[in-house]
Parts: sequence; structure tokens; C-alpha cells
Amino acid sequence: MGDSSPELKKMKQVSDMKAFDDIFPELVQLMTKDGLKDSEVADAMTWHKEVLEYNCPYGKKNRGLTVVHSYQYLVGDKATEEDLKLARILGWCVEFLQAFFLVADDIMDASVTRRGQPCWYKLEKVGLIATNDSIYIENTIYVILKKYFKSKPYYVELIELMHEVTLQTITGQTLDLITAPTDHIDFSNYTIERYNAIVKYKTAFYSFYLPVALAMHMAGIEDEAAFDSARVILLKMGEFFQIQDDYIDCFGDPTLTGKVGTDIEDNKCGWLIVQALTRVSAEQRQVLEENYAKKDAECVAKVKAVYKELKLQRVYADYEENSYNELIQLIDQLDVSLPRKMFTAYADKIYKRDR
Ligand code: GPP
Ligand code: MG
Ligand code: MG
Ligand code: MG
Repeated sequence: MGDSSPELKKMKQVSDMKAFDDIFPELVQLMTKDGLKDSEVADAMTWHKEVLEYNCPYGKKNRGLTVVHSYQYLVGDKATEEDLKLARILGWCVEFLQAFFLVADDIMDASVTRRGQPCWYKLEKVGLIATNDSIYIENTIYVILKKYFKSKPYYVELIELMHEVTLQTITGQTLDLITAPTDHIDFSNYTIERYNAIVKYKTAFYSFYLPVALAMHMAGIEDEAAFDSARVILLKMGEFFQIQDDYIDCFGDPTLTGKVGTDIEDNKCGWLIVQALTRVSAEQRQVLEENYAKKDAECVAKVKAVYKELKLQRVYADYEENSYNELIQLIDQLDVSLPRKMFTAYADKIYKRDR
């Protein structure tokens, strides 16, 4: 996992991704094989198979691969091929958790595309069946954990962590949704404190803490202090990541991200509106109040024009620079026996991302 040339790095990325992807069909089979042979439920299994194949494999898979990489950083050369396979399976559990969230989130956010294809609920034959499908995807996690990890001493830790992080994410999603009412605008709640709480809960725990903490359990780490130290760094990274997501929602390129932004239309308490509100003149604030949260392209364009007048692109670039430096400092101060490189590699992966 040490430093290597860009060519070697690229080759490693491709082979890591292939090894990860190669496991997916086995998991789909585990979930559907028996049911497909049972005439009572075969039709449901055919549907479930499509749910998994449409919604799970086409993301960047950063979260899933992070379980594998973290495990490798933690155990070094001692990792056997069998252990690596288990780490990949655990990585897929995080990808399934993410797919469960995204299928549901796209309904709640009235999104149109995801990972370069129509959101699952947008398909003619799916609609609100997608709510059931998202619950189904969540349940696959526990079937997979039972099949591959039941005999491991850390099995209960994995299950408890998955449940804990799911509840944290739901709590964040609740904050995200109730701060963005659909019937009126009330910017008084759009504070940086509320914003930080939303992103910590809805994104940071599941996207950053979870993959590393799962790998730590697999590596046999039991010291609570190690989990606490990792959490501090990873939650900061998650905050950084969601700020990027909010920026990209407005200023990103959908052909790269695979999704079209909806934050302005959805009245979201996102990073850009929070920054804008601390910088606006009275006239600009009125433009925002009249045009935010409207499903109308002209209104969205007016909001974006205010963001540009306030030079939020510059504000963001400065934030990204500073926040990255703070993150590296935080990692440098790490006082437990966790490998620093595990965290810096993760930070480098997301710094200046455009997708
Ligand atoms: C990201 O928010 C947060 C989630 C995907 C968590 C959803 C949680 C649930 C319990 C359903 P986002 O809406 O900004 O993500 P995106 O931009 O990808 O739609
Ligand atoms: Mg959302
Ligand atoms: Mg969304
Ligand atoms: Mg977003």
C-alpha cells in the first residue's frame, strides 16, 4: 500500500475494483438463488435481483473499497486471500447500505437521475414500489453478514455498528428534510450549526466512519480510544465531503456526477445558501427569498446568479484548501497506533473531486 508510480497506482486501482466487482454476483445469488426455485416467490426474487443489479453496482464504490483498503492498512502483509474476500464482502454491505439510502433519498428529494441513469423510482414500472425495494436492499446486509460472519468473534459488533450508523443517518435525513419544508421558506434555521449537524449525521457517519470502523473490527481492534480517534478525523472528512456534494449539486457537471442537482428547488439547507445568507445585501436576500425552493428553471438561475455575485466559487475554493490542510493537521496529531497513511490516502482521494 506504499507510494508508487502513477501507472502502478492506476493498475492497482483497476485490479482492486475488479476483485471487488467480481464478488457482487455471488451476493446477488445468495439473496435470490433459493427463492428463484420456489414457485410461490420466484416472481418476487426476479424483481429483487433486478433491484440489486440496477441500484448497487454503478457508483464510485469509494465506501466499499475503503473497507478493503483500511483492512489492508491495518493488518499489512498478514491479510490472507480469504480475509480479503471477507473485507470485500463487508465493503459490499456498505455499498448496499448506501444503495438503500439513495433509492429512498431520490424519492424524498424528487431527483431525476442517479449514477448516470434514471432514479429507480422514476421507472414507469417502479414508482413507489421503490420504497419497498429500499427496505429490501437494507435487509440484504443482515443476510450477508449472517452467511459470512456468523462464526466470527466480531459478528455482533458488525451488526450493532450497522444499526447504529443507520439510525444516525436517518436522524440526519430527518434534520435535512424538516429544515427544508416544502410549503414555505424560512431561512432563520439556515445556520452553520444546523448545517454541520445535518451533514455529520446524514453523511459523515455512514460514508467515512463506518467503512473504517468495520475494517477495524475485522482487524481485531477492541480499544475504544482507537475508534474515538478515528471518528474525530473521519467525521471531519465527512463534513468536507458533503460540502463538496452541495457545491457540486449547483456548480458540478451532471455528465461527470451522474446526477442532476435539486438542492435549490428542494429548499435545502445546503452549504451554498448558508454561505450566501451570511454575505447578502438586503436586495440579494429578497431575490433569494423570492426564488429559492421553486421548481422553475428561471428561479433557479436567479439564485445561482446571486451565488455568482457573491463569488461563492472563490469562497468554496478557499474553503477546500483550508479544510484539507486542517484535516492533514488533525491526522498528524493522531496519537493512537492507527496508520496515518490510511487517513491521508482517503483525504487525497476526495480533495478537489468533481464527481
Ligand atoms: C446525502 O444527501 C445523504 C444521503 C444519501 C442519506 C439519505 C438517508 C436516508 C435515511 C434515506 P443528498 O441528498 O445531498 O445526496 P445526493 O446529492 O446524492 O442526492
Ligand atoms: Mg437528500
Ligand atoms: Mg438527494
Ligand atoms: Mg446532494
